This record gives sequence, structure tokens and C-alpha cells, in this order.
Amino acid sequence: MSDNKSRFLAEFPQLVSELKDSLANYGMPQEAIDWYERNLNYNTPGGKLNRGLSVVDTFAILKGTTASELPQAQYSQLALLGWCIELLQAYFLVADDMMDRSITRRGQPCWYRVEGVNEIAINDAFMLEAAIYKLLKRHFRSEPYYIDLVELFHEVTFQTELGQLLDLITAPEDKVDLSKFSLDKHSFIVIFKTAYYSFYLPVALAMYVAGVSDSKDLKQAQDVLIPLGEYFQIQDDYLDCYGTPEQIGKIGTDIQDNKCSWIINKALQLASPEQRKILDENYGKKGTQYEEKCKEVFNELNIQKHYLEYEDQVAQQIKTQISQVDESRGFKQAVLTAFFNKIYKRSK
Ligand code: GPP
Ligand code: MG
Ligand code: MG
Ligand code: MG
Repeated sequence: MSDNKSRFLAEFPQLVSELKDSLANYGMPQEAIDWYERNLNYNTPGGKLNRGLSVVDTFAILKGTTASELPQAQYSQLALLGWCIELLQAYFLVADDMMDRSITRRGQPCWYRVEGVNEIAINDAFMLEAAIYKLLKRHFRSEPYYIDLVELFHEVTFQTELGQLLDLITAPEDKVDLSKFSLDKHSFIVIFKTAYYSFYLPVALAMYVAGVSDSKDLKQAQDVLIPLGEYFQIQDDYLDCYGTPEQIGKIGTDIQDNKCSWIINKALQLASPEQRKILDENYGKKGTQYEEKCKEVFNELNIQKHYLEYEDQVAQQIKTQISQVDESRGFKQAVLTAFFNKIYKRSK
């Protein structure tokens, strides 16, 4: 593991301990405190941690230094914000896995499938979200930008919920109608369900702390990070179909779940009437035999080649956009390039 990641991980136990203390202060019995601890540890730290690490990295770039050179107290403050995004992500994933009926996440059973958890996972998701505001209050209440941080988390959470709503109602379980899908609708869904919280949020948080938060700069950041986040979710859609569970830590569910994913939208653009008929008859049905039929059509259509073309084209466009960013007020192109490099051609 990189030093970067292990230093970040080393901050987490302290936060768990503070959150446990806050339950103890309400007089909660030990078994509830233990449950919360297990919820936090099972669902928060096991991922790639890209979102959390990016808060620290972005701040360092804005200050013209590196994460490893930040003094410990400052590092801890930034890492705390990073962990708040990871808590937001944990909250979303626990809930999303129930809604998507997923089996595994990060190479282990989804939380709701753990023995004895079941629907308690709903409340556990709420409590992961609540942890964000407990920690922000405790660590940032006296900062002039405290309310900006709180409002940003609220806004981005709502945007994600809007995206999730559209993701779900576009994929009804009982009524498959591929004519409801389109690449435009896909774009809206993924920008809202993924791009704001995964890409704009970490950068905007670091910008507030660094004092580089002119509305023009927040907009410049957003204008690049949203297409970058859209690209990231298209990678997620692609890997759902073509990644192995060992690679991605989860078993793809999009085809059987009738999801409006990039893959099916691309296939619909390219399919012959015969291929379209096969997709109409097999997409969104429970059963691997139906899923396999869809995958055969995707292979005939050479979806993988179209994905690589899309990737080249979007990479060019994002690089051009980054090169046009105005650095005169202290925002830096390098923040965006670092993000781009983290995800370009990812396979997990
Ligand atoms: C990812 O979609 C979207 C989210 C994790 C946002 C969930 C939002 C909520 C308000 C619960 P996905 O289902 O494609 O992700 P994955 O493939 O990781 O399951
Ligand atoms: Mg899911
Ligand atoms: Mg989902
Ligand atoms: Mg997915």
C-alpha cells in the first residue's frame, strides 16, 4: 500500500473513537456502540479511497506542496474532510446495494446481506450520513467557511439522490421498455448520481479550506469535474459488464436490473432490428441465460471497441478543457490533471 494511503487510513480509528464517544454521551448501551463501530468499520475504509485522498491532494496542490509535507495538524483536518466523503460514499453504497439487490461490494458481502443485519442496514446507512455532520461540527464549527462545507454536503447529497431516483425509475423491475433509454438520459443520471459527490465535492472542499473559493473558480472546477465524473461512471457501467468480480470487487447487476447503462444505450444506437429484438426479449430479466444473450449481442456490436473510441475522445476533450483553465486567482490546472490521471483507463 502507498504511504499516502496508509497515512490516510491511520486517521480513521480516531474518528471512529470520537463517533463512539458521541453515542456514549447519549447514554447508548454498549451493544449499540459496538454495532455502530462495526457498521463504520465494515462500510467505510475498504474501497480505493480516491475521493477521500483527493481532498488532501487537492489542498496540497493548491498550496504548492505535497500531501506528505503537510504538517500533521493540517493533514488531520484535511483527511477528516476526506473521511467525510468516504462516509457519504459508505451511506450511499449501503443503500444502493439494497436497492440494486447487489451481492458483493469491495470483495465482501454487501452489508445488508451480513448475518443479522438485513433491514437494519437502512438505519445504519442513515447513521453513516449523520457521522459526517457530527465530525464537521466538532472539527470545523469555528471556521468562517463552516456553513459552506455543511451546505456543500447537503447540496451534493441531494443531487446524488436525484440521480439515484432517476436511475431507479428508469429501471423498473416489472416493465422493461428499452425505448425509455437514451444517452441523454444516461448522461443526466450519471452526472447526478456520481459526478457531483465523487468529483466536484472533494475539490470544492479543499478549495474552501485553502481559501481559493471564488465562485468563478468553483465554477471552473465544476466545469471540468462534471464531465470527468461522467466518464468515471461510464467506466463503472463498462466494468459492470466487462470487469471480473476479482478486479472490481463486486458482481455486475446492470443487465438483469434493467439499468439505463452506457452499454445498453450504445448497443441500442448500433443494433439491427434482429439484434434489437433479442435485447427487447432478454434485457432486464432475472437469470444468467438472459444476461448471456444480451452479452452476445454486445459482442457482435463490438461495444468494447466503441468504448475505447469514446474513451479517447473524452480524454482529448477533457485535456483541452483543463488547458484552458484560468489560474490567475490561485486555482490550478494541476488539480484537475491529477484527477484525470487517477482514473484514465482504470480497470477497477
Ligand atoms: C452508483 O451507481 C451510484 C451511487 C453509489 C449513488 C447512490 C445514491 C444514493 C442516494 C443511495 P451504481 O449502482 O452503478 O454503483 P455500483 O456499480 O457501485 O453499485
Ligand atoms: Mg449499485
Ligand atoms: Mg445503483
Ligand atoms: Mg455500477
